[in-house]
Amino acid sequence: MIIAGLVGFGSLLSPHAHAADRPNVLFIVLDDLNGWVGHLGGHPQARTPNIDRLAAAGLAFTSAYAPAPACNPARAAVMSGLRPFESGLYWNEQDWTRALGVETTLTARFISAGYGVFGAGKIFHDSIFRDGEWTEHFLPPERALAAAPGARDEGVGGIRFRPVANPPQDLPDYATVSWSIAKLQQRHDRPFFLAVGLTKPHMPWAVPQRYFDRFPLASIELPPHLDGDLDDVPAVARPPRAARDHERILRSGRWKEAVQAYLAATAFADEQVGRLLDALEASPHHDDTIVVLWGDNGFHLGEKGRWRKFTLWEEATRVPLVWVVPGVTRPGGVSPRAVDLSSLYPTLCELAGIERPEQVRTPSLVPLLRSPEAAWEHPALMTLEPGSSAVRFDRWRYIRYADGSEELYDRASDPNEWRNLAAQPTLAGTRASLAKRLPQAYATPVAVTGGRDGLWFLLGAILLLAAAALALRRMAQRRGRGG
Ligand SMILES: [Ca+2]
Repeated sequence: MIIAGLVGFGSLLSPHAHAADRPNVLFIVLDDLNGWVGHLGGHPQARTPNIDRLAAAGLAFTSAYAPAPACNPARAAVMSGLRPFESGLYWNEQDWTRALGVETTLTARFISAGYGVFGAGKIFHDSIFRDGEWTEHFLPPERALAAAPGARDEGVGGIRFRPVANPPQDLPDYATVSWSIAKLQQRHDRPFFLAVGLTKPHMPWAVPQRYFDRFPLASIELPPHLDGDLDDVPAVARPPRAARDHERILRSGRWKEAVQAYLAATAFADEQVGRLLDALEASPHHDDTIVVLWGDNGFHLGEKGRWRKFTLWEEATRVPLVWVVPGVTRPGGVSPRAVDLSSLYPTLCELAGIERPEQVRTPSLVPLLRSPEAAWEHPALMTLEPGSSAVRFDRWRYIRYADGSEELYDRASDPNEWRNLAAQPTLAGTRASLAKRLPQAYATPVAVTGGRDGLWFLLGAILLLAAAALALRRMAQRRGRGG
C-alpha cells in the first residue's frame, strides 16, 4: 500500500523554496489506455490491480480527458500546457519539436528549478528526447518476438494482436521499468522528476500468452454497441474509411479475440506499473514523492463501429488519471469533475512550488486534489483538428465540427452517447452555453513533416538527389571523354 506521507508538504511550496524541499515526481504514462481499468469500470472484465491500488491510495478522476484523441497532440499538450488549438499541433504526422521550444516544456521547467529529470520509454511522440529537457534518459532495446504456439496470425488488418512466446522480460516496457526502478533505488542529492512511458496497451497487442489466458475467450464480453447508432451523427463524424476496421473485424468473426488481446496488453502494462509502485514503496523516497499516472488518449474497440482513436467521442478521449500527493490527496478520493490533461503542467508546477510559464493558461487541479467534489467551472476540452472540438462539462458532451455540424449527449441518461440531442429545441440554451466554452480560435497547424507524408517527402528528395548526382556524373564523364 502506498500511504499518503505523514511528513507531506500539505502547505504548498512557494516559488522561492529551496530545491531540496521540493517533492519528487513519479510521472507514469501509458499508451492508448482507455477507461478499461478496474477503478473506472470501462469494461467489466478489465483487471488492473496495480493501477487500482494507486487510485485507492490517492485520487482518481473518473472524467479525465485527453486534449486530443491522438498521441502526438495529446502528449505535446501535457508537456507544454498548450492545447492543440494554442500550439497548432493536431495530428501525429506533425513535428512537435518545431512547435515547442525546449525552454517551454515541463521537464525543462523542472530542470531550471534544480531537479534531476529522468525519462524512460515513450514520453513525447516518437520517443524523442531533446537536450535540455532531460538530465538522463533511456530507450529500451527492441527485441524480436516469436508467436506463441497456436497463435493464428497477427490480427485482422490494421488491428494487430497475437500472443507471444517470449517472457515478459523481453518486452521493451519491462526494460523501461527496470531502468526506472534503479533510479528509484538511488540516493538523490536533489529532488527528482522521473517520467516513465510504457508503450502498452498500444498495438500490436502482442504480449505473452499468460496474459491472454487470464481472459478466456469464451467469457469475453463485447463493449456496448447499438445498431444504427451512427444514423443520428453528422456525416463528417462517419468517414467511410474509418468504418473499414469494423467491417473487417465483423467479417472475420474475431471481435472477442481483439477485446481479449486489449485486456491482455493492459494487464501486462498494469503489472509493469506494479513493479514500479513496489519499488517506490520500498525506496527512501516513498513519503516525499508525488505520483501521477495517465493515459495519453482513449481507444475504440468497436463502439460506434470504430476502432483506434481519432474521434471526439468518450471512448477515444476518456483516460485514467490518478494522483497520489503526500499531504494533499487522501486515500480513496474520487473526483467526478470533467478535466483534461493539459492541466497536468500547471498542477505539477504548483505542487512543486515552481512558477508556471505565462503562456500556460489551463487550470491547476490542486483545488480538486484537496477537495475532489469542489465546484469546478472549467470545461474539459478535446480537439480533433482545426474547427472540430468537444467539450465535457457537467453532464454534457457537446461536439462541434469544422463544417458547423453538432452532437450533444446527456451523459447522465445516455452514458454510451447513443442519442444525439443537438437538434432538440428544448436544449437550445444548453447547447449555446456549451458552445461558448469551445475554443474560439484555432492556431495555424504546424507543418506536417513526420509520418507517411514525411516519408514520401524524404523519398522524393532522395530521388531528386539521385537524379542530380547521375546527371553530374554523366556531365563529368562527357567532359572526361571530350576533354
Ligand atoms: Ca447515435
